[in-house]
Amino acid sequence: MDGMELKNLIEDGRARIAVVGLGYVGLPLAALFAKKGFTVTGIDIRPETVEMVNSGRAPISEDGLDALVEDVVREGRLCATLDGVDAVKASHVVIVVVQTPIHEDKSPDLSVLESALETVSKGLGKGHLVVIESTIPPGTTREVIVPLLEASGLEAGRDFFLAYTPERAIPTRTLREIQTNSRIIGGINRESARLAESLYSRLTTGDIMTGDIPTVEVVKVIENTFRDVNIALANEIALFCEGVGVDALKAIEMANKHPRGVNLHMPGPGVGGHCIPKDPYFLIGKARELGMELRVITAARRLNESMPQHILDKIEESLNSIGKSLEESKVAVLGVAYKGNTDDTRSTPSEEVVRTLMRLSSEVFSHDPLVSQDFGGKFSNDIREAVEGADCVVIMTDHDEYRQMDLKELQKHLKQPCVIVDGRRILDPEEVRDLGLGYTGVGYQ
Ligand code: SAJ
Repeated sequence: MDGMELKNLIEDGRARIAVVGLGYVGLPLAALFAKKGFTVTGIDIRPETVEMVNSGRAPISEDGLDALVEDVVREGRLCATLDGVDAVKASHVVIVVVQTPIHEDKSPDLSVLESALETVSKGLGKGHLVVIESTIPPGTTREVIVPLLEASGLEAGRDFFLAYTPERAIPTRTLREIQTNSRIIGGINRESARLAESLYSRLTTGDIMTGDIPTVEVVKVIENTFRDVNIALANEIALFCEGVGVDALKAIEMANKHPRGVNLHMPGPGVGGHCIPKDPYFLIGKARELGMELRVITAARRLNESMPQHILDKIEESLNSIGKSLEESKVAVLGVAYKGNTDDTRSTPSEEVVRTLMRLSSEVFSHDPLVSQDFGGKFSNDIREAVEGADCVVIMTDHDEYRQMDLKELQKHLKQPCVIVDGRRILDPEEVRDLGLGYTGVGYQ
């Protein structure tokens, strides 16, 4: 099939799409393409994911996803399979959206991507369009992706089309953002970029900007590095404000009123999730290969990685301030998800806090309304059970449930005296102190 035929198939919705990886982005993406009228097969290596999707259910929690998956599976436009090779053979377009984590030593772990590409390569045929959505270190398309796909005996850009368009949707708003976000698309050649553009213009109302793959590889990683460095700046300001006795939140709010683009981020207990804490290492590692040191980015990462320890220090100090020691205190940790209103616990700062408290305090009991993850300690989905008899309550996640909690009711379950460490600054310090509880938070003395 040539590019013109594929373009026609895409434009009239007859192109069959295979999506490799039914995770936090892959499943919403597959379901949305199905909703737009395409026939989509989702490929995953987890049998339970495949089974759930085929029964019309979403294995992850994301606003609106359950109903959408149920809809498109019932209409016969989305199905899932473990058999990637056959599904690729039967498709015109293959989208790879699998995770690209880092190893313990912070170097990229591309093993999942590599094995996904080996599968794609076995099913690859002439005229296929392969689109990569996973975040990858700069240079990966040329060094890793093209060689793996060309193991099929076909040549990228001549026998099959290849494009890179990294996902940009933010968890908790994934469905909406996939359909409205602007997109950047890099092609191995112009025809590949144009085909991918025509595919994604069916999906999003946002602008689409095309370019070459090496540029787009850099863009994705610098976007998330921008976020990480900005959060580090907010965290550093918070630490400074704690030192001088100024409320960092108030200072940031006032600074953000500056007429020319001051947009300070929110300080917090650390940076979690699958992307922001890891993507800067893709840049740092690549720079090292080139003999360069990325000083600002490296310092920002270190600072953000030190925030869970800062929370632990605040827990200890605030307990001491009410005459208690960490060793004899019960600490309740509210929130194990990496950020509010998600059930995702990947790289969550709560893990370090919970695991360290398990060693140092007499008891640690964590809670989350959306996910059950105990990190080897006590855990409950019932907040009353978690805070019962606590000497210290630490807020690690900005779930709406915590923003709206009835402090008076909560207080009935706490020990007296008790202190609250607000890692997310979601409570009103005055209100907490009026109840006779101790209060401290990130960026607040
Ligand atoms: N956080 C702060 N302060 C802030 C903002 C975030 O402490 O001001 C923390 C969060 O609590 C969380 C972490 O940072 O622990 C990351 O959260 P996030 O909301 O910045 O990002 P993610 O990981 O949920 O999603 C991001 C998004 N990137 C950006 O907003 C730049 C999304 O657009 C990307 O598609 C996604 O990463 C990705 O996959 O790369």
